Amino acid sequence: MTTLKEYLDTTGCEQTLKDLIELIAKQAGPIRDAFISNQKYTDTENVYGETQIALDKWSDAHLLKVLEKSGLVKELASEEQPEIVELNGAKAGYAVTMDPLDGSSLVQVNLAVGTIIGIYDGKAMQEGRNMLAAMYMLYGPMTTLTVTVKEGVHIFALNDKGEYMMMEKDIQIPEGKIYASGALKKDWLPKHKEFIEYLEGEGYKLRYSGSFVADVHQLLKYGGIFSYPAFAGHENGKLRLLFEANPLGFIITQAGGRISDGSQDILTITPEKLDHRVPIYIGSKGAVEKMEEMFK
Ligand code: AFP
Repeated sequence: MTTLKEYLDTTGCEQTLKDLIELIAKQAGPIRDAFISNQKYTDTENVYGETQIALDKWSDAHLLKVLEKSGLVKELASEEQPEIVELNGAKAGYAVTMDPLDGSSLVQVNLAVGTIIGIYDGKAMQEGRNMLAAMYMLYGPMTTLTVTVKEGVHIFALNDKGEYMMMEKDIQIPEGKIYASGALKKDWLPKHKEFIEYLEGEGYKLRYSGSFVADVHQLLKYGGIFSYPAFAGHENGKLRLLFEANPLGFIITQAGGRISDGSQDILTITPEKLDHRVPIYIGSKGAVEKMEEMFK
């Protein structure tokens, strides 16, 4: 079986990018170890007004410390930080976007959550399509790493020796029949409601957990579509362009799928601010294209 290191050595990546991917992937161990002692909600909110749980803050602080020490990252944009953090004295010029713990409300009920990362050259505030690499670690019954360096999408599993072993190579998203939609049904806008009714009529099955990274991960295997739409009073939806939409959109696109805000490829949107939000439709190409056709 191929290890993460062996795989990265077969790619055309710069050594510093390989080192950065390996370093971030390695942090799944410490983050997972911190689950038990960091269960409680804190009395602080992030910039989005969401109450943080201790593990959000712990993972954010941990990754910040590790990346600062690495000397590989110049700019770090985190969902848990109000501003971009400039890391002085870096020898490589990567910019990293991170959602240190996506789906954190599920930590207390032991459902799958994850860490989502986007890696760019230079600046963090760029169109998603400029990404050099995207990855996420998913903390489920297994810890897995899904990664792309624009040479296919591959899934690795962390073994008991702390090594990532390749589980799935060059994964391509099929045209399956899983669907998920965020926001309250009563707040859905007419076009979204019509699309969901279409999917249900076509026999799509509902699978929504409240963890974007886990809900999208299942699509790589089973196919279908995840959405967090624009909804009454929130025409930009809820999810964040930089931290959630772009890295997962990049991975799904590399696997032959699509990500759209209803009319355009999300990866072509220029971020206007750190907390830029977008309506999201992500998954199998055919399902996303059908949505765009119905939304016209
Ligand atoms: P965080 O736990 O990182 O804030 O993310 C949760 C999330 O942004 C995303 O992972 C889910 O898909 C979505 O919110 C769930 O939202 P609802 O609670 O409104 O369903």
